[in-house]
Formats: sequence, C-alpha cells, structure tokens
Amino acid sequence: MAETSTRNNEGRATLRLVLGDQLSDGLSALRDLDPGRDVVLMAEVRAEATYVGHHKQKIALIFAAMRSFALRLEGRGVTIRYVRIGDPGNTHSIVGEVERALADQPFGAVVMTECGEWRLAEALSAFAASSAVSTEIREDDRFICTHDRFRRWASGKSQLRMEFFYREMRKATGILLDDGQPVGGTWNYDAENRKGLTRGVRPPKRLRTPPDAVAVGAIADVGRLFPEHFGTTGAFGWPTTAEQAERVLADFLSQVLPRFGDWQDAMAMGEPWMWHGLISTSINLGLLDPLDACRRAEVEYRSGRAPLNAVEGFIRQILGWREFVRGIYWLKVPEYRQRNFLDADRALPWFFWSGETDMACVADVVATTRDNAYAHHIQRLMVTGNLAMLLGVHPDAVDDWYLSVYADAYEWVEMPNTRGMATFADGGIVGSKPYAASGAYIDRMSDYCGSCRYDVKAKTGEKACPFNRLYWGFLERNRPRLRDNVRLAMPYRTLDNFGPERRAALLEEAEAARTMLGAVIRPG
Ligand code: FAD
Ligand code: DLZ
Ligand code: SF4
Repeated sequence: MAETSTRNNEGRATLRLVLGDQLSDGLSALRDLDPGRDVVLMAEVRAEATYVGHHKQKIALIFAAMRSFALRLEGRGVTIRYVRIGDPGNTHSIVGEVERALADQPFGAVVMTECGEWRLAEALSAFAASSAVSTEIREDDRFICTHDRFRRWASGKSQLRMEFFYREMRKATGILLDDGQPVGGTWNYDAENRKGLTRGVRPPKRLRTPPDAVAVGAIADVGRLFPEHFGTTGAFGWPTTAEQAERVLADFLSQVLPRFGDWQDAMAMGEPWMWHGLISTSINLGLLDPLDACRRAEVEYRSGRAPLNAVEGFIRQILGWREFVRGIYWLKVPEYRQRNFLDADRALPWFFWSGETDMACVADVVATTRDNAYAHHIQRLMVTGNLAMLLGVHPDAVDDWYLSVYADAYEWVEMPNTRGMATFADGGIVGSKPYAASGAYIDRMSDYCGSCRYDVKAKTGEKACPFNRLYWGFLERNRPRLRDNVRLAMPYRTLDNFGPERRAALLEEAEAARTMLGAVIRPG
C-alpha cells in the first residue's frame, strides 16, 4: 500500500477523496468509480490527528480502519494513493494532500463526499471553489435524513424537538409502524427505560474485537508519534473493518438488545458497557449502516426475541437522536460553535483528564474514558456533562474534552450533545431545559455513592456530595437566564420558598464547591 500513481488510459482519471470517517463500500464518492482508471486518495495527516488532542485509541482506530479499507479497495482492483502519517512528503493536511496528488499527476476531476465537520468542510469547499480541476462534492447519503428534508421539517417551527422529528422519521421509513400507526400504540417507551440496576444483576460479557495485525501497526504508530495524547491503548477493542463491526452488531442484537431498554440509564462501578450497543464508533466510521441497524432491531421485536421498550428505545437513539443532532448541527453551524447561553467561564478541572478525584462517579467515568475511549450515554450526560454545567465550565473547554476523549467523537455529533443536551450552552435548541441534577439522581441510577468519600445525603459542607452543593447554586446563579423556562418552574418555586437568606447561603455553598473542585486546574 505504498504511495502510487495511476496511468491514465482513456481520458483523465478522477481523483476520489475518502476521509477517515467515510469508510463505506457504498460511499457516494465511490459510486461511479472506474477501478481501471480512477485513484482513491486516503491520507493520514497531522492536521486531523491534532486539531484537538484526540485519545490515542481514537487515532489508532481511525488509522487502522482507513488502512483496512484501503486494503479492501485494493483487493477489488482499485488504485489507492494512500498517504501514511510517517510518509516523507506528507503535507499533513487533507487539502494539502489533494493538491499534492493533483501536482503529481493530471486528473480530470476530483470527487468527494461532503465532510461531516464544518471546519474541514469549509476548507474543502474553498479548495473546490479555487481549484483549476473541476471538483464535485456529493451528498453523504449514509444518513437517513437529508439536509433538505431536515431543513424542510425545521422550517417555520419555533422549537425543534427530537420527539416530533423522530415521529417524522418513523413515518418516512415505516419502521415500527403498523398501518401508519406506531406499533403498540405509543411512539416512545422511554418511561419504561429509566430503571436503576436491580441489585445482584450484572451486565453480560461483551464481544470485544482484539486488534488485528493492521490495528496493531496503527496502535504502534500512534504510541510512537502521539505519545503525549490522552488515554491508553492496552484495552483497544474496537472493530476496524465492516466484518468485525457486523459481528459486534449481531452479538448485540441477539444477546444484549432484549435488556437494552430496562437499564439504558443505569450505571455501575467498573462496568463500562452495561447493555449498550458499542456500535457508535462503527456507525460513525461508516463500517455499519444506521438504517440497517434499525431495521434489524425491528426484526428482533417482530420475531418476539426482544421487547418493544428495548427495540423502540434503541431505534430512537439512531433514527431519532443521531439524525436529529446531525440536522441541528448543519442547520446552526457555524454560529452554534460560539453559543454560551449560561455565560460559563471556568476552566475544566484537571481531574477530567487525570481521574484524580474523590468523586467516585467521576473517577469511574474518567477511568473508562481513559482506558476505552468510551463512556455510555448516561455517564457522559449525567456525570461529566452535568458536573461541567453545574461548575460553569466554558463550553469551548467542554467541547474540546468530549471531542478529544471519545473514539466516536466528530463535531457534528459531539457538539449538539455537549453544547446542547449536556450543558444547555445552546440555550434550548436541542433540549427544552438543562439536565441539571443533584447527587440523588446518580445515587438512584448507580451503585457509585456507596463507595464514595462524599455523602450523597448531605447537602452542605465539605463532606457533602459536590453535585448537591452545586445544584441549587447553579439555579440561583443562572436565575436571570433560566427563570422563565416553564420546565424549571418547580425548582424555582422551591428556591423562592427558601427565602433570600437561604438562597444566598446556597449560592455561597456552591461557590465554595466550585472553588474546591476548580482549584485543581492543571498541575505545574
Ligand atoms: P447505544 O446506547 O447502544 O446507542 C445506540 C446508538 O444510538 C449509538 O451507537 C449512536 O449511534 C446512537 N446514539 C445514541 N444516543 C445518541 C445521541 N445522543 N446522539 C447521537 N447518536 C446517538 N455519540 C457519538 O456518536 N459521538 C459523540 O461524540 C458523542 N458525544 C456525546 C457527548 C455527550 C455530552 C453526550 C451526552 C452524548 C454523546 N454521544 C455521542 C451520544 C451517545 O452517548 C453515544 O452515541 C453512545 O454512548 C455510544 O455508545 P453505544 O454505541 O454503546 O450507544
Ligand atoms: C478524526 C480523524 C483523524 C484523527 N485523522 C484523520 C486522518 O488522518 N485522515 C482523515 O482523512 N481523517 C481523519 N479523521 C477524520 C476527520 O477528522 C473527519 O473526516 C472529519 O472531521 C469529518 O467528520
Ligand atoms: Fe458522585 Fe456524589 Fe455519589 Fe460521590 S456521592 S458518587 S460525588 S453522586
């Protein structure tokens, strides 16, 4: 898979760019590929590997999956111009590599699939506008909802809510519909999916994917070239080919999906996977097709192997949330990247990186994040996200962390989840209210508090759970921004009933907790 150049037999060849998260056989940029003539360009570049300090596993995953995809295409007789991270001459930017390919050989056209992130999409559009070679940017039709369709749905609405978008998508795809009506008579079974873990029940053993030879090479390259990046690679277990990803999905659907709903929001110490799918890395890379995953989950329900609350819940995450956040991102970017509705201004405490904290819940989430480049949804939302919001960490710092540390993170999906769902920095575009919660929520949904140095029942003082100390002060501090939110009417009424003196004391308590936790910013 050395760098190669093609010979142009009949007319000029087309250069087809495939990015690191575009590893799908049916990619639009590859659709009319002429294997005897065209060249597929894939490039490992520092600009992509370092625009945030990605977790080592994330870079290794992407490089390994890119290398395997290139081998797959080569096996089908396609000519690949594959630029490795260590290749001499690598310009270390995607546009630089397209330009270098054009300088090395005459091409008649450049074809690419639209890029998932605004940052790189802008650079590629600028290239297309200025290049002497005709450049076509095709729609990414691996998503279920097109940009056009999302814009039409959003148009004229004062509020964009996932639930209503999701119903549209159910109708558009026919998934979980009987005669145009939702199966079981209800669109959403979330109310059945909020159980804390039953005592004595443990999650099933999961199918992980030990690194194959290609992944072993990528892990070694990353260890050598990005030693300072966050995270470890010893537990690497992510699929890097479509076949490996298929095995993980099949295992999930047959062994795990039936209980997915029951404990979707539960957390347990030292249990990173629970009953989750472990498929986001593969879907986002293009190794799995999201619509296929939804349809196959529906088959599990229709054939009586999985209950409706589990199957509907799983499908909603993909057909609903995943498509919704992608739609929101492209509707609102670039302005969305600047949003800071709560005027949050604090730095991210250092323990988000080091895990060195007495907060048992946070320490466990940071540990799985470091070891697996993964934490499940409720850990991301209600532990680290909730804490960052209650502390008032600047959304740029929060985004930077989430985009860096998770193997499935790309800005189009990370940012609406972080700036929108988790921290309310978007002011209510993704969610109707902040997901702020005290320690009682974490205690209800996990076994963390039993082994924590802090007391989840205590509200004030140094031994009290920091989530408790921060919660009321967060509401009081943000009163001018949040008091008109109808969904917060109840907590604000409670605060009002406390009276001015107690409110001032709660604010002081929260400030003391912010100082205590925020004091640990960065060693040295
Ligand atoms: P499961 O729980 O098994 O869900 C199945 C699939 O549904 C996932 O694989 C994913 O494709 C999709 N999905 C579920 N929830 C969401 C959601 N909220 N948004 C988009 N897709 C969803 N997901 C990412 O793919 N990349 C990110 O960078 C990312 N950042 C997040 C940041 C925060 C603050 C939060 C709260 C959530 C974030 N998510 C992100 C969503 C979700 O946490 C992950 O998709 C999920 O944890 C992936 O693990 P899984 O495959 O086991 O998911
Ligand atoms: C995330 C990433 C990384 C770490 N490295 C590369 C790379 O070297 N080459 C590449 O083509 N893509 C990489 N990616 C994925 C891109 O950042 C991704 O395609 C865009 O952000 C759009 O989602
Ligand atoms: Fe987390 Fe508070 Fe429970 Fe400790 S007591 S685990 S900090 S919620």
